[in-house]
Amino acid sequence: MTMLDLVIRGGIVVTASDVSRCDVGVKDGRIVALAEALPSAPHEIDATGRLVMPGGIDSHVHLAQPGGPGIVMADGFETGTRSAAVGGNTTVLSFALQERGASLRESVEAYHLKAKGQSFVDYGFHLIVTDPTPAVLGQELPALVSAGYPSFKVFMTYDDMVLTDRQLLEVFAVAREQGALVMVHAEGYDQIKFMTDRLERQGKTQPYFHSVSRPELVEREATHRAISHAELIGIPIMIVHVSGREAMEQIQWARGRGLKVHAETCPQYLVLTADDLKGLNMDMSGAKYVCSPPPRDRASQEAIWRGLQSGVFQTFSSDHCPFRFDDEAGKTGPKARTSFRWVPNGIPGIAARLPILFSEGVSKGRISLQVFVALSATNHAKMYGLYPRKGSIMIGADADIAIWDPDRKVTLTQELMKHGSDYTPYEGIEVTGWPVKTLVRGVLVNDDGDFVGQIGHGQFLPRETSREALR
Ligand code: DUC
Ligand code: ZN
Ligand code: ZN
Repeated sequence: MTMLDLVIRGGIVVTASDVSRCDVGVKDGRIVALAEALPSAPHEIDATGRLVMPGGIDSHVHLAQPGGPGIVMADGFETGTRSAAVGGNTTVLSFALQERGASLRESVEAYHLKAKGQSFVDYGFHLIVTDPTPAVLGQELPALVSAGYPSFKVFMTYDDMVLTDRQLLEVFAVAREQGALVMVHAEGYDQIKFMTDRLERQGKTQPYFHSVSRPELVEREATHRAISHAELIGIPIMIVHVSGREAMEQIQWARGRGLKVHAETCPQYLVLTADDLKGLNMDMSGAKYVCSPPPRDRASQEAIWRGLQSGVFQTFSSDHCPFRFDDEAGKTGPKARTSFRWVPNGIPGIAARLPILFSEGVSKGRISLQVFVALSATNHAKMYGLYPRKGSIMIGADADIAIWDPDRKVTLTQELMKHGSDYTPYEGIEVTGWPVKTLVRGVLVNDDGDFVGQIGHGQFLPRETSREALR
């Protein structure tokens, strides 16, 4: 055997299908050997008593994205991917947002400039299509799909991003032609607008009323509509950030009809509820939890767990969309204080995602280790065209590995998250199980809380059209 660079020795190796005790041999950033006892190497990590798992892939994060006039996102690629590594992640898929009137291709180039040399973990981009002009539909999207961006997100709400039903259908038709996967933000624009106007007229402007303005039926209606559009065009779709039972039922209904509908959920729907948006006596601290769709109630959390256990959900992502709380350019700016309508939507969670899923899922006996790996890494790689290079521990794969101490008890705090936001919505949650080391292509980036990564180590990942997602 050629000399190995690194051996991870004595750990329990977990994949989406198996759990086995073996050593992992790394050469030139790839996994080249799995065996009961590998020869020694210049670098060794003792993983006795630890779990050796594929590094997390977070396929839904927002970094360096404009948040509207006067609003600044709290993470660019440096702090966002640092926080990702702390949370046991080795790849992130972020969004390249087309602002209305802009060329999609130029938007993608702008995001490359923001990310280049700034990332600690590997990264790719989904496209957000907000302005599907004939040039975007006819030339830019097809060229970008071939160039390594085979997934786009579309919005059914937000003034500056919403697509009409006709536009959704046009984008879906391009996805069909090009073999791309469409991710859908399923909440209906008109219902939200109507509710928001009415709540404001009633003087109900505190952050909590964000959740009242977009109840589950708003998500259910849009999910059904997106599925119907996808059926009409004949494409699979991915419904992202599913928050509760009502949207899940639509997804299950569609699958019962033989439609290919994928689904994602996120930690906020497992451990937060709409009551968190009440803050302290309905004050602005509720803005810390404003995200869309909003967290629901305990029964919804249980429904989401059942969905994670039964295969309704393929991926578990953070939807990391960070803003600062105590900041004019964040959650409590001058406009945000006048109405929930203006509170930027989104919360940080890139570092907390996997500890929450592990602790609430594996440690509490709700899901197996294999399901954890599938939901945290393998299915993301398969869905978005990164498999088998990413998402598993097998010969030939990149040595993207998170080593977990399954017994470590940690209280989640802002200080631990290492993100650019000034708070975490998960403050004070106690978890059992923690990612103690993160390796990206064989290079240690997070060593038990010591951040040892090299900025710029993270590489751009052009992706393939995913047969898994489209089949
Ligand atoms: N949708 C997202 O996917 N992320 C944050 C905000 C939003 O509406
Ligand atoms: Zn969304
Ligand atoms: Zn998002």
